[in-house]
Amino acid sequence: MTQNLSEYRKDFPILNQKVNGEDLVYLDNAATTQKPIQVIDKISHYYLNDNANVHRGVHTLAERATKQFEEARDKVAKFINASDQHSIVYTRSTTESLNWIASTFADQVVNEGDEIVISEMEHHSNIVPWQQLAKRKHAVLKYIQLTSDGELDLQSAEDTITAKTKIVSIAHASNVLGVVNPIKELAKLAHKNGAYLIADGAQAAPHMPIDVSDLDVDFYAFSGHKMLAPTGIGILYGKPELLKIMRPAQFGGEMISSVHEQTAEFKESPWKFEAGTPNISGAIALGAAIDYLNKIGMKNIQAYEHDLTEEILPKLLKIDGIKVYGPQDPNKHTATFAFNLKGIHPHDVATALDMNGIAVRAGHHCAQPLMDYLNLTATARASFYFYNTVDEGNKLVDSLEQVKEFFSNGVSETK
Ligand code: 7TS
Repeated sequence: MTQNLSEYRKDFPILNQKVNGEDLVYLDNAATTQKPIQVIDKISHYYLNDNANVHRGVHTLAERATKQFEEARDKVAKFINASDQHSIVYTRSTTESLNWIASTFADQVVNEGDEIVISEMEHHSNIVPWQQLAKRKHAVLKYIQLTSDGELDLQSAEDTITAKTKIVSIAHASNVLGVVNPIKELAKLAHKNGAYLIADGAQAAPHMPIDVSDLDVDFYAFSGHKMLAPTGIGILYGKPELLKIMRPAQFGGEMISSVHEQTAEFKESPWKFEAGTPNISGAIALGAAIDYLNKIGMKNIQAYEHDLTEEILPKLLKIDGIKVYGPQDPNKHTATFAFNLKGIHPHDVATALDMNGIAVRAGHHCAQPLMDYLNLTATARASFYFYNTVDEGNKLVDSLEQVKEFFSNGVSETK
């Protein structure tokens, strides 16, 4: 993997630019990843040659568009080892996938007094839809606690998931703490208690092999744009028997088999969920992104990102006055690092890093309950992908030392 890295980087022309006079170091991959030329070419090829609406026309372009759209669905199914491509629903994003489950399937199974369980490390997209459902249904929203290391506390999971629980919805990987949660064990625990397990895979699907059959999750949600595909395309995987009973969230064209004045019959899954003209080029481009990831191999990506973590996390931890959130053991950490430098606001850290060409995010990372839990308002966050190098990690570490120096010497002395 390492020896091919410079080859892969060439596929991402955007990475080859100067920002503020410095080589760009893009470390905001948890927010969105860059797109390789193969994905960009796929989109332009589609619009230059094949553009048509899907499932409607019998003409050649419509057939070509439909074929590619459905082939991409097949690729997604294989990518996460779903047994059936009918269990892959196209959505706009992880956020839309989670909202659809909360407003339809979960709405159907949750009753007054039932409990919905999430964790203290969830993204707002895996919190707010459940708050709304709990309000609507007079149900109770409960939180699994974290260990002092920032991992999911399994004892707390055992205590919180009970016979009253109907839904458990947990991030497969955290966008802040860099931990991977034991989804398979949580699914077992949920099922033992008669509950359904939903995994938010936004930060996991781009970085590791995913096997929804082995994990035995009931639903799995992720976004194309965090794994080389464009924005506006997401996936909702559901077990076929659950998608069969799940209501559509939206109604209209495409999703019906017949419509009468007062009633309508719907298509079967997944098409009954896909009302209106879908993001056809986005789905096809997601297929191209999956081809690209498969060419490298998800195991190789996972191993390489682990090597990056082993190299960079100890160096970050050595910086005097830094606090890195989540486990300190590289074996327990993904290549996403949220941190603060003592006495310097994370927005100042991010702005100063940008002056060195380094793109990181600062803020609450759409995880305000987690910030409250950790007694913080914000952190800086560097998130790596397979196209990042150890040199880029070293530049981050060196720049953080400079940022510290700059702020401790005071701005006035430097001018
Ligand atoms: N769940 C997790 C764990 C996420 O990290 C994100 C996005 C989402 C859900 C929502 O994904 P979307 O594609 O629907 O927006 N996380 C981030 C982030 O950490 N910085 O920007 C977006």
